[in-house]
Amino acid sequence: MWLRQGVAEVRLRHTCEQSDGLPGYGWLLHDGLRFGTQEIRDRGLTLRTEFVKRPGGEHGGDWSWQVIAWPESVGDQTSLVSLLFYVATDGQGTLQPHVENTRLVSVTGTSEELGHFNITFHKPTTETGEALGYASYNHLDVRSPGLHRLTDVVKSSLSNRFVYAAPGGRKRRYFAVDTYRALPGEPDQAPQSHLLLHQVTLALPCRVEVTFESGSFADRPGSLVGAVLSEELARHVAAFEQRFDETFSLARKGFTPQQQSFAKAALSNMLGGMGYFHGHSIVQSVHSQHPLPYPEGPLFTAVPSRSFFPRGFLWDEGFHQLLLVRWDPALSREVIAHWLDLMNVEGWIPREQILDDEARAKVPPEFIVQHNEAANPPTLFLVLQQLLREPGQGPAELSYLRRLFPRLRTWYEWYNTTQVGPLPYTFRWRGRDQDTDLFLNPKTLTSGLDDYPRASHPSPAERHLDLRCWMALASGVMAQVAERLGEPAADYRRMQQALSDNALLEEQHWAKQLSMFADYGNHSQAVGLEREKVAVGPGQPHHQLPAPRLVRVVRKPPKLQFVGALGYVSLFPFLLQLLQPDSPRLGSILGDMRSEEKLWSPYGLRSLARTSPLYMKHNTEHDPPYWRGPIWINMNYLAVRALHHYASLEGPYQQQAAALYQELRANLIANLYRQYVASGYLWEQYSDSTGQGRGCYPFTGWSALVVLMMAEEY
Ligand code: 6A9
Repeated sequence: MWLRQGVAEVRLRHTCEQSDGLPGYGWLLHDGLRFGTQEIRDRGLTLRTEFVKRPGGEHGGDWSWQVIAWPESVGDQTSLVSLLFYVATDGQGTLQPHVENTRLVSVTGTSEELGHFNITFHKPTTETGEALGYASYNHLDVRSPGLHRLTDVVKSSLSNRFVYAAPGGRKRRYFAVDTYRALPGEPDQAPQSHLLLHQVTLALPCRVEVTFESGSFADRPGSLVGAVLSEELARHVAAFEQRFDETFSLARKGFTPQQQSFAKAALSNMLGGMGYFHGHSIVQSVHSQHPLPYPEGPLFTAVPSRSFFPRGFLWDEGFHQLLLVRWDPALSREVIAHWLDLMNVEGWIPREQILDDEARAKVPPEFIVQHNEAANPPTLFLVLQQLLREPGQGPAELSYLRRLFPRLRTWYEWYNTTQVGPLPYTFRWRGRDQDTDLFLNPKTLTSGLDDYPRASHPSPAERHLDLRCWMALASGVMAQVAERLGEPAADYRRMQQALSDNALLEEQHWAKQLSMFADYGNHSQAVGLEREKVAVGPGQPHHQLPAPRLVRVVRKPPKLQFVGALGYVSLFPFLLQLLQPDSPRLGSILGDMRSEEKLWSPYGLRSLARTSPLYMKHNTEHDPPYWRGPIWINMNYLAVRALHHYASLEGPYQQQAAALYQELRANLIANLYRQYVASGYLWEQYSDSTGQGRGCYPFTGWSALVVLMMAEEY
């Protein structure tokens, strides 16, 4: 944590919060294992935090951190900053503080995972490592309700009765941790966490180092501090640069050093945002009346956004691992295994992993419960497909696949039974919004495309094109895995062939009149949102009436038909490469993509065509368009990848695909880079009219796939 002293509004910074509105922060370099460099630009100062791990012993070895802080303007001698370092237990483990005067010098402790350890807070130095003239120290030693309340605990312990009195300087009051009084609202809650906090208050620029030394690391060559730490960091930076270059070849592809730094930051922030989560989902199933906690378990995963969505999402993870598998296949294997271990006996994996109090504290109550009929695209098959392509498939890789296989089979079966459609070889997302009166179009959160327009009236007659294409992919990868392992593969192969049969696909999903692939269902195009007319009761004064709601009106009754919504869903047979290269449908898809009236923008493909009736339409008064126009990078990556694929196959559209490939790739890279330079961040989505970042930030989940577009890795 840190805070600037002596400013009008003293604000404690701790976790990544979008509402802090920082000019920029993120990992610039991070290898996912041993080292990372993060830069945080706050108003008035910049922090660089760096860590190195050194393996040894039985508990993961040692690690060191250094934090360097500078004032925003050179020569600013006046700004005073506090850096707060803490150690906290989470349910188990013990900590002992070692205090000299008011300075917390070190913490010794033990925990199940870490064994014995010793954490030392070294004396601050100047930026270059010389002794610092003066600093003030404070510390806190409290039992707190749990990790999710740490910020509040520290905030409520702050007092400004302390005086910073550097020799020869003016005396200044500052805020520091003092005594802690129970938080309002939970005075009697049993403490879950022992918190020890070291606060150092000093003038900038400065450098502070912290070392963690593992008790089981017997023969360490010396502590990882000072010059040794700097040398180790430099060595890791050089190794990272070289590995990045070997993996992605961006220099050879003509990218400038600045563009390469952007790509490094994108990859590093995805790696640096990874977490090891632990706990249980809360699940509603048909087997019980009320939601129940699931068994506890761990999840090692990347996250879409460190600030806004710091938890695992099933279909996001497939996209994350498409990038990470190029960097570190072993890491991706571990992540996939964790996800598949979350499967229940039915074969279902919860879509959003909200596992502990810390995670639950960030989610509105109505989104916490997971429903066991709810699917999410099985994008992990995209990663498996890539893993199967990796060179050097030895016995270790095979035995990994063998261990995975029973879970994959069960997972596949779950989709193939619970999400079937009304006809053979059709599929339907379960769990669409049921309240058709209140939404312009009931959402389909399970598809991942939330408010993308589907049949206006959800019904069992629906068939969803995207799910069908995902199942074609899944079937193909299952067949491949089974063949590799010598397991029965024929059923998977048959399924894949049926689902990619272009004639059957057209029969079930080609809408002749609309000239596009589409969903099918009980649908009316003539819907709109209107203010509800509120009847005034006798004697009821007008000003007591509730504000009239927006409700849906259906001007023409729905009927079974194809759904007219040109956009990402219509592209799926192309995105997942099911179309034959000589299919005339490929020609019309490429045409729709390149049409500026429809899907093409200078910044990437929009999610919904400009000509589509629900383009950029609100779903309710308070629910702005999400997948109804803006540009999403995961789908654009699939599009670029598919163009690359069709550009490599002989056929009537080969040249067109090749040209579009160049253009779309260049547009996406240029815009994401431009927006990063302008705003300091990668974003959840991008405006199709200005190219500007939209939604949450930093979003270095699937938006980081820009790295693979730069590298032309598909
Ligand atoms: C809302 C708000 C503090 C929505 O990237 C994660 C998902 C995607 O899987 C999905 O395709 N995002 C996309 O349509 C974000 C979903 C967040 C839902 C939870 C809670 C809490 O804000």
